[in-house]
Amino acid sequence: MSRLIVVSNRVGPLKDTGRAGGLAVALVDTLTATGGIWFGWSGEVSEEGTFGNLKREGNRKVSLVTLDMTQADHDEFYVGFANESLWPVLHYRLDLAAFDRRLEEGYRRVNARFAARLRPLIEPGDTIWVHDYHFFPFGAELRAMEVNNPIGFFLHIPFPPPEVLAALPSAATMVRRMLAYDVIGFQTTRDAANFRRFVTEELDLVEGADESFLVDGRKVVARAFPIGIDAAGFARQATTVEARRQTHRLEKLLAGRQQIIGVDRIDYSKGLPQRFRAFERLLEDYPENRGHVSLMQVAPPSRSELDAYADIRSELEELAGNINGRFADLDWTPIRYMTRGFTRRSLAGIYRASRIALVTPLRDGMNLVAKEFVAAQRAEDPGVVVLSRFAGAAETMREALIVNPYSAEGVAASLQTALNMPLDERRDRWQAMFDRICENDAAAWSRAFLDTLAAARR
Ligand code: GDG
Repeated sequence: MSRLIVVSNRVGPLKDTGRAGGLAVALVDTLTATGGIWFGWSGEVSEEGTFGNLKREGNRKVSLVTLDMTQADHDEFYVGFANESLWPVLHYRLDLAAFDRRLEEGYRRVNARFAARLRPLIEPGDTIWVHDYHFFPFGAELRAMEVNNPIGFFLHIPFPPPEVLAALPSAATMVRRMLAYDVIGFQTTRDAANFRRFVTEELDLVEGADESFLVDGRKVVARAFPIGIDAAGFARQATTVEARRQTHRLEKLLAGRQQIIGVDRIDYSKGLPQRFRAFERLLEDYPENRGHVSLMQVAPPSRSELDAYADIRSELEELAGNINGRFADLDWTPIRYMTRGFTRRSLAGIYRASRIALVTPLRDGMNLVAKEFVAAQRAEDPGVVVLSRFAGAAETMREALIVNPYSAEGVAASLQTALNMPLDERRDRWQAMFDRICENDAAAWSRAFLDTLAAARR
């Protein structure tokens, strides 16, 4: 098996600290099986930046190799182009996107610098797998340095239709450069189709068989590889002592009331204000739930250096305050909103104590929370997933109650259905989703991607 080099903005951790995300766990497992390098940003800003020494840690099979960036790199590449231009555009939010040549040059520069630092570490038999919107042009930079190894790319977030993407002034250049990869993976068939539409309509290439293009005599595959979680591992976490302690604590506190759970980084793509309003609507339209149903929202802050993120945080605090002020009773608080984070084990225990997962992003590549909730449930008495049609997960989690997150009435009605769903129906829906999540887990996802990458080069 060839050695694998994974490239992503943040790397590691290699050990399950209880905090690592599902993606980190999946990549560690894959890397451990093949042996290899995980390459990316150290998380540090320094004066030497990408010209400083490579930092190395890791174990016998996997080395984590990272480098710093300068303050200007961080501002222009990471905060700037990646999170102020690409993130909003790819989440269909042209109203929030900043278009600035300086940011884009920073993005290009950091990609070129990172590729140049990786170049000497690449050996002829290596397979390279680049991740996410921070590194769209990374493959093209490597090709320009005569790297002929198989290089794949996976996009974790949505890929919008050409009508939206074309608003990005450099969209055509960006997509053309992506064709340097051998395989380009997306979360859903719709994202992959949007990409192929851009290539045919804006770059005038003709789509060939098997969702591929012929680019300078090379086959480039653009296809969906829906990401999975380590389902068995997460299910096990839900039965650990730490998880059980949280489940018991919560169940005692709830005393027979039902809990709806939301878990999201604070981000405008997650539809959190809309979610709070939908919950308020549930209490207005179905008053029998007052005093009996609460919403717990876990919302660790992210990217707080950006105004759009600070704004949403204060909006949420105000909304939760208003709704609680309006409906709370001596022994019941409608919304419990927490910006602290939990360990993965605790989170698994919290999912287990909840009757409903309310997953209502306005746009999401996949959404792992929906899958984690399912993995953590008790088979004999499972909860219900209320899921946005705009989450990538909706494509494969068909037994969830699918909602339009913009419609407060619609979401409230589905919550009411979920709260009153008979046990038989809950079990049937859960079992179908659980089986599918176990079958299409994180290991299956990386295997499918890497097999396609190997085949594309044959
Ligand atoms: C991007 C795409 C795609 C959250 N709070 C805590 C905590 N989390 C964990 C969750 C979950 C992860 O963070 C969030 O993953 P999502 O998939 O929901 O969303 P993004 O962070 O936006 O991820 C997304 C994903 O990439 C993978 O391809 O699904 O669409 O946007 O695992 O559990 N974990 C812990 N404590 C918390 O308080 N330990």
